[in-house]
Amino acid sequence: MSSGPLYLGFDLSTQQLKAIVITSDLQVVAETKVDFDGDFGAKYGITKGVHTVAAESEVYAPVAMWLEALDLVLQRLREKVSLERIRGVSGSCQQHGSVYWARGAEGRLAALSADKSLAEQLEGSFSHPFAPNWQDHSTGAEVDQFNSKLGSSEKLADATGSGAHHRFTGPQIMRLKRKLPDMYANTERIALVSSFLASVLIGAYAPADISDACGMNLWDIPSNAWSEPLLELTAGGKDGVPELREKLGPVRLDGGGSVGSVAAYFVQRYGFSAECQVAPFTGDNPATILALPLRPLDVIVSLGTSTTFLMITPHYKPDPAYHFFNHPTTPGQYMFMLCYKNGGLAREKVRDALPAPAAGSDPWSAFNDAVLGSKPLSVTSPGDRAKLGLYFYLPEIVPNIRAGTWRYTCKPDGSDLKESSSSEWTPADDARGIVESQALSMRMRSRDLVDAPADGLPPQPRRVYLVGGGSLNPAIARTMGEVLGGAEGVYKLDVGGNACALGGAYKAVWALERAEGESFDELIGKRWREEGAIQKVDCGYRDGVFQTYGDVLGAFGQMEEEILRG
Ligand code: XUL
Repeated sequence: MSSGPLYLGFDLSTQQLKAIVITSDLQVVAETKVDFDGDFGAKYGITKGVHTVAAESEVYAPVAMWLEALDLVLQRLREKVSLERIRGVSGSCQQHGSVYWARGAEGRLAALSADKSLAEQLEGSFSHPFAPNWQDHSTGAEVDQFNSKLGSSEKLADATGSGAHHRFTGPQIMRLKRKLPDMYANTERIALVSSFLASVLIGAYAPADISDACGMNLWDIPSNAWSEPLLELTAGGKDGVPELREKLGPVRLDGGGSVGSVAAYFVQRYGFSAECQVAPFTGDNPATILALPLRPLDVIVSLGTSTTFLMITPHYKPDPAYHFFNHPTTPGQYMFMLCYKNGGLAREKVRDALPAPAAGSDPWSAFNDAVLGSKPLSVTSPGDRAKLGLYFYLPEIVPNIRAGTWRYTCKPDGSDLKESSSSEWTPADDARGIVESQALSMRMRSRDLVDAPADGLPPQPRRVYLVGGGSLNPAIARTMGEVLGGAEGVYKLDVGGNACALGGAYKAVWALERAEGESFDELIGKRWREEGAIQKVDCGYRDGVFQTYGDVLGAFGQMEEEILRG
């Protein structure tokens, strides 16, 4: 192992706190984790990292457990690597959650003694012992008010990058203020999970991160400032705005540099160097796009139980069904995010309607044969109509459509769209249809955000990276390439299960080693080794096929609108 500086990336997610240590040239030298249920389930009575109060649709995590987890993860890490060599720390944290520091807490943070644990010393430092989790659904009334405050959910999305969502921090703060007014009055600082963890590490309040702040419905992205009317709504009137501003504190516009040196507590207790700097922490989705040198026009499609589509774009064109966040490191670029509820589970249901493959063989073989053995939009001979379907086993959010299955056909030029009867569709058509419809939805929603990646090519992504369970599936890879394009191809990205922590560690390297004006993808691009991390799984853009799908995008949108109206 080289003797150069090391960088530490954390990932504080719902169920675990992970830590990963890398060298300046991005080689992993150590990793470890704390599993909340495994390590603390009995003590804190949590399940999958959280408490759930079904009657109130509340989901929240005990903040003290995160403090214990930080001590424990460092104890484990210290056994694997000398923490003295760590020059910079950053990290990824679950988005939208909020931590409520009590009055006087910053003083206690600054005076931590190395001979007692964080949890012991910071007991009583939180005005609310729990952090609302992104799965919380308790804010229905607040969401309605956020959506109407600026006139419509479209206007809210124009300002904050997203329509109102139950999990977003603004509605969460507004509800807790109403429910627990004394708690709110006693709050000195409301931190995001990312700024909370950075604060503990520096022993002072760290500012909110420029990207993670966009998950609050409070940050006005075009004006780069807190939104006055939305603060007013959250605070219950104009008079409460100065107090809320004070509690929220500043937002740091630079995703790089340092927010402070690591606190003496960590130097004395774990052997960190007093020189070690803490760079701004960010949210887990922004950190995912930092797990590789993702460039503008590159796309990540995460194919898990749900589907997430992440892209870097210079175009800011919000819509209530999407999310725009400031890019975590690059001013002027945005992270565009689509979160679909129907992903892998929906594909599995369609798969299960096909004849079951022989015991012991790949459960996806019949599904893959159906997709790979058929033609785009199931048009096999001239005169065939193009088949378009929607398969929502759960109510969908992109767009906001109830659960159900719909099958339509149109002419291959996109005209004459009609609902069709399921008898015209075979289970094999549905297999092709579900993968195409998932890709068509992404293409339709991102088409105005891409430019031509090279002369003579139509606007499309440059590279499409697939991650998660579905990325191993050749039928999905090919269909993604056929529909979305991808001038440089479709790749399977395999950075282990630690993409977020790795993104955090890469962010620390860039934050502290960047030359004047050097962007994240420039610096990381020079040091990142593709071999082993990515594998080309499809050629991507196919002249002709890409246009075939382009011709039915209008019909696809029309189908969604008809169903929405119906
Ligand atoms: C994103 C979201 C989740 C959490 C998961 O908006 O709510 O992805 O960030 O930790």
